[in-house]
Amino acid sequence: MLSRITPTPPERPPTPPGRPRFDLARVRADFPILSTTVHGKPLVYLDNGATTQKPRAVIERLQHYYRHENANIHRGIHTLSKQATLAYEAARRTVQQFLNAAEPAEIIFTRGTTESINLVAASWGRAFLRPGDEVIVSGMEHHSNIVPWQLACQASGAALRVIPVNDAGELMMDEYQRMLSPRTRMVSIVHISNSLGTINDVKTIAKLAHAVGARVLIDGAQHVAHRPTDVRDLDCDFYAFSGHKLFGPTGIGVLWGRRELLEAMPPYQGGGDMIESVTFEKTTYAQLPNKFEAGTPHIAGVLGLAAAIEYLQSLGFDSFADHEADLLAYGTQRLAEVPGLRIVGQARHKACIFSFVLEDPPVSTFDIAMWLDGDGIAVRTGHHCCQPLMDRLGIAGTARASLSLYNTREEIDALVASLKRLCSAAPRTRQVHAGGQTALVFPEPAADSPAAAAADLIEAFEFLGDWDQRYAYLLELARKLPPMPPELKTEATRVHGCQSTVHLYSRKRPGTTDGFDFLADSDAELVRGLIAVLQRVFAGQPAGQIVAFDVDDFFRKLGLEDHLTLGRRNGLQAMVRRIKSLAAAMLKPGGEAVSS
Ligand code: 7TS
Repeated sequence: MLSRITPTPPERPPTPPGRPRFDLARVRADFPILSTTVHGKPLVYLDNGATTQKPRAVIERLQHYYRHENANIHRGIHTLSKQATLAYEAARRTVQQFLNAAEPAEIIFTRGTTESINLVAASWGRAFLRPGDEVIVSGMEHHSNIVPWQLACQASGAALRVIPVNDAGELMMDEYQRMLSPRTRMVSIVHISNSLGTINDVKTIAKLAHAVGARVLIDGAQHVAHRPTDVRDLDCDFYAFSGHKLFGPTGIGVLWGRRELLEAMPPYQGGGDMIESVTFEKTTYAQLPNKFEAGTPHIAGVLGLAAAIEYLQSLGFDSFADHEADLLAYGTQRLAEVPGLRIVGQARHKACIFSFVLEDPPVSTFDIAMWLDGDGIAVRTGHHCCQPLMDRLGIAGTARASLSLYNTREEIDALVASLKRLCSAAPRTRQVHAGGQTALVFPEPAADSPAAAAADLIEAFEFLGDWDQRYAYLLELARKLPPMPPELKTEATRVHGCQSTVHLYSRKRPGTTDGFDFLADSDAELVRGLIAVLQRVFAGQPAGQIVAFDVDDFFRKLGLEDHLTLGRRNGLQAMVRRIKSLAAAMLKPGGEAVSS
């Protein structure tokens, strides 16, 4: 373990004269969910990067709409429809002012950041990208600012270029400048990185892009709830954000675009509300913003989003800027006390996001999150939809505490205390091999057939009853998992598609014609438990029976489907696919099923 000197936490800064005072207790009281408990402990919600909690004003606005105003917009003569239309269009003005956009028609309501970026990549891309053109993104983008551009490049013949990221998690601006050329048509960049918290100098990025005639899109998903956003001051061309990261509802977001660009772009989707006239021969399109809002929109969401913006404006960004800066300084200092913890992302300009890994003793980020959840603390783990960034940093993922204006120093204390207890309790189950060849010990078959082994496990799980007990049992199995020697953990044995790092090695069981032996390992304890389950069912069994075994039915009967996250279930499926394909390979003439 690393020993560290415990620094004195920074003093809480006084409110500068003239600033509105930030009443943290009152703000917390505005968010009903913050006073709930999880596993009998007060909720410590540190997953604001994924989504923020909702203040009463937003919840009540949604209720009010559905109770008193519900009607479709832009089409009814009746009173309710007119009222709903007025409220919807007033919300557009609220967003316009919030972004300091030139006019309401430049505000397009979408489902969220993802849809906003897809809209631009598809529509602007179709109109303006040609073979030989270049689109620049950065190495710290969320997948939603990568994949739409990959699609647009594939469709147009343009090339995607990537601004590299340095070890601190900052964009390498020199490289960016070198990359810019008259071929650059679009620069699409994240304002604040969701996985590291880096605040990018998007104003300079836009200025440099414009100097070569390129357009600029800013992904503001993580910015809008923390700092004022002024699209005209930034001088970008498009700005995208999601309502739910701004204390508003899910399923609603915004694309701001300059009028002349939106006008030059073809519609993204066709349907009701986006047309001027339709005949089978020719359709003409509605004016902005309707041209880009086909179909009945998320009316309640739009009203809820406006309520969220009004709530935020009633507090004033100035009032909580110091509070968030204090949380960042305090958290950075306190987390340094946790033995073996490394903060990933140390940019000079950073928002209140702590991405970290525990390295000594190593604890998988998944196990960190499971442990914290036991203490009522919500964080996110994994690659945060930024796989290329994780690859660049040489890690599979991080645990991420992302804070918002309603978080407190005391919640950071709770996080640090829980992590310290985790470190002292961290299981040291993994065998350390001192190098050289380690004798391979493959498990014996657990029953006469995979079906019989599966039936035994299903019975054991039924006997255990609730998920907590089943989970404890999985961890128990994990502790007994036969070790996989490090020399077998190569790229060839890596199972991709898992959130954790998983390796799987197989061979034909000596003395059999089709016995299937395998060893596997993961850096996440729960995944090791799942591997142990797979080993119980498949280890040493005839390959033909493994290929034929109905895994989905087995998992359903174990009750895993309901309790594993989608990512975990996908990982489990990836392991099963690997086992089955290796078993199938063994059945082929001359097949040996050795996976290295
Ligand atoms: N861009 C950034 C920077 C994001 O953080 C996210 C969501 C998106 C785009 C996509 O937003 P959506 O609302 O359309 O889904 N980020 C995260 C996150 O960090 N954890 O969960 C979602």
